[in-house]
Amino acid sequence: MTDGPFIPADRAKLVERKTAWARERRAPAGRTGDPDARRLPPGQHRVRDFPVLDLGTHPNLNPRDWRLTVEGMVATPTVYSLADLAAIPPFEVTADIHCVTAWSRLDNRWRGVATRDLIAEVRPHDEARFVIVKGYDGYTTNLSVDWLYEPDSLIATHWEGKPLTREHGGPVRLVVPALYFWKSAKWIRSIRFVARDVKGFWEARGYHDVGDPWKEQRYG
Ligand SMILES: Nc1nc2c(c(=O)[nH]1)N[C@H]1C(S)=C(S)[C@@H](COP(=O)(O)O)O[C@H]1N2
Ligand SMILES: [Mo]
Repeated sequence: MTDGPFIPADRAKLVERKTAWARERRAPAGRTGDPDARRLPPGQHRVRDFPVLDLGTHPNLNPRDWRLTVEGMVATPTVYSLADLAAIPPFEVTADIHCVTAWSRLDNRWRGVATRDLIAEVRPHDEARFVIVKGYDGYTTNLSVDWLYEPDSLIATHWEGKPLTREHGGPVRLVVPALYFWKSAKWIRSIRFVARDVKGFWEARGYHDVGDPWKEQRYG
């Protein structure tokens, strides 16, 4: 972890605590009686607000200067600007958020570009089985390429009809609704296609490599 993100001192404690929970595989306290319980994966409870969770550095990105680099084992490595993204057919989806810290936020209306469509442009090699996704704050997370083919995965520019706010990862973040929210990198900077899995920030601190909320894959 030589080239990790810069974490402000007040956040370092939180990172330490969450790492300890992962070590203890601590399951959050369950809550019952929620009428939306069937839409909630095990151990989750519903919230109506939209919590902000990150390492404490919110990159201040001018939308005009923002770039996404898609690189590694692909036929066409590409650097995308917001205008480049706008040239790809727009994609909209309503999906639930499940955070490993046990809150879920149902029915989030996202807009952006389907990751499937982005993949179709860069054409990964057959040996490219994983991606490592990086944010402008230095955060990283890893996932199997398969999750980017999920029909609701997207590179999001809008939430509830409005441009994504800075605190939630604006101008552009990854959203993979099928996995716990730590996989949805905010302020997305690069997607690197690789043959072998490499752990990201939380995965290296005890979080599960896959992170499927329906299988309650919280910790490795
Ligand atoms: N770049 C970046 N992306 C990130 C994080 C981060 O610290 N940096 N935190 C992750 C975690 S742990 C969660 S729960 C979600 C929170 O997203 P939100 O603040 O929009 O709720 O962002 C994920 N993506
Ligand atoms: Mo999280």
